[in-house]
Amino acid sequence: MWAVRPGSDYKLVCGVAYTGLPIATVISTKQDIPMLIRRKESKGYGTKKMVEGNYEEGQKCLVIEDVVVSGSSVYETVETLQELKLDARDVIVFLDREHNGVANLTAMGITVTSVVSMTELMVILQKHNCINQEIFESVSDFVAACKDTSIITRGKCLAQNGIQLMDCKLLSFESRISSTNHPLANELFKIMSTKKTNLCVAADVTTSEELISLAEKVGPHISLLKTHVDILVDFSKEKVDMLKDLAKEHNFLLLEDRKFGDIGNTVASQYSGGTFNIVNWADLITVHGIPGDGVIKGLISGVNGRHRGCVLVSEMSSLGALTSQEYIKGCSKMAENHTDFVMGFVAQSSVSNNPRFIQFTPGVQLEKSGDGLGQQYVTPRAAILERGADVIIVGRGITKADDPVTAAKKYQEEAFAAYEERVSVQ
Ligand code: 5BU
Repeated sequence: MWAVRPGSDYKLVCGVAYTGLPIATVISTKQDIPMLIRRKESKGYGTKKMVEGNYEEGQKCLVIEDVVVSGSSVYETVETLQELKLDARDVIVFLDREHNGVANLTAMGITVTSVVSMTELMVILQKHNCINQEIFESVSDFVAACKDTSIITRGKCLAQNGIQLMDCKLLSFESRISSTNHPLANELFKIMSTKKTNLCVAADVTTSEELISLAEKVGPHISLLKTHVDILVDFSKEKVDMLKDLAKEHNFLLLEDRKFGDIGNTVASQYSGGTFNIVNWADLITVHGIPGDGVIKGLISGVNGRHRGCVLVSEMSSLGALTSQEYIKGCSKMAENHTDFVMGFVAQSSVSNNPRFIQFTPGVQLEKSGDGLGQQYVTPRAAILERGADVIIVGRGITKADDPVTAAKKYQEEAFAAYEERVSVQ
């Protein structure tokens, strides 16, 4: 296999999991070229974690596989390596089964050389009396009949794995701007596209000082800051004004996760009054659909011409949540009836195919799967590619990190890369 390699000066080799791995291992040790391993499991891994081994951007990497059929496995490996900015375009395979895989890969700019093709292998076996004429002919017929293969790209793979992403999720934020007349949805789509972030940080801290300091630090990396203002021990109008200034300076919106859930008359007073006077400073609020339409009407009555919006809690991230399918449908209907105020949903799956509604997904962390108190986590990638999140909401993954800024940057990058991958799906 080494003898038929298509080029030279390879700094790395990478076997295609799994049968390519032992072959790559032998070549790596014999030729003294470092080896990379690409994981086959895709769920929940970021691109970087998909690959084990030491490498530098731009290094030339030879990809090694035992048999090529459609070329899909080879393509998946090449695609991951290229996403890591490795120069991975050359592939060696032992057997070309002649099912169009080499042509499929060539069409994607990948050079494949093989030791033998299926036809050559049959000739050799026949010459050595290892197979009879009947087998020779049936294999030849099979090869001739099975040329209709194509490479399964990640997009097709999403659909084939039964991942239900509604059509609207394949549209870019930019293109969804025209689908809404909600001024804040419009603004959020613009912020996310221009600032290249679909990250919302859940600022669950207990003092105003911590809140301001966190907002200052993560401001450049977020499109929204989510608060639970009633957690603060020292809420004051002054501090809220500082928060509003920071939101303006760094171009993010404020989402108060108040989860309004009472009759219209009560929520109207809770929204525009009391200690927190939420309508005065929060661009967005969260609302439970349980009370029915009245809750929305009550909240709208407090708006008084300001640009304000709400996000309906359709589905919760916590274990045993009672947000049934019927409830979810009810929330979608409520949203459709109040598009002037409702701009999206807090949800764990795509609950609407209307591109105007933005999906906010909490319960996102890179390291943990839960918090022991019912919270359930998925990775940013899974939230966006599998669950249809437009915005990921991350709290402790960032606030409790050793360095919240580095963590925010990481979540920003992973989430936006997953979104870009989603919208590039054909
Ligand atoms: P965490 O630290 O990333 O677990 O914080 C998640 C935040 O999102 C926290 O403020 C919750 O109140 C909020 N949240 C949630 O976790 N799950 C939900 O379904 C809803 C809100 Br709605």
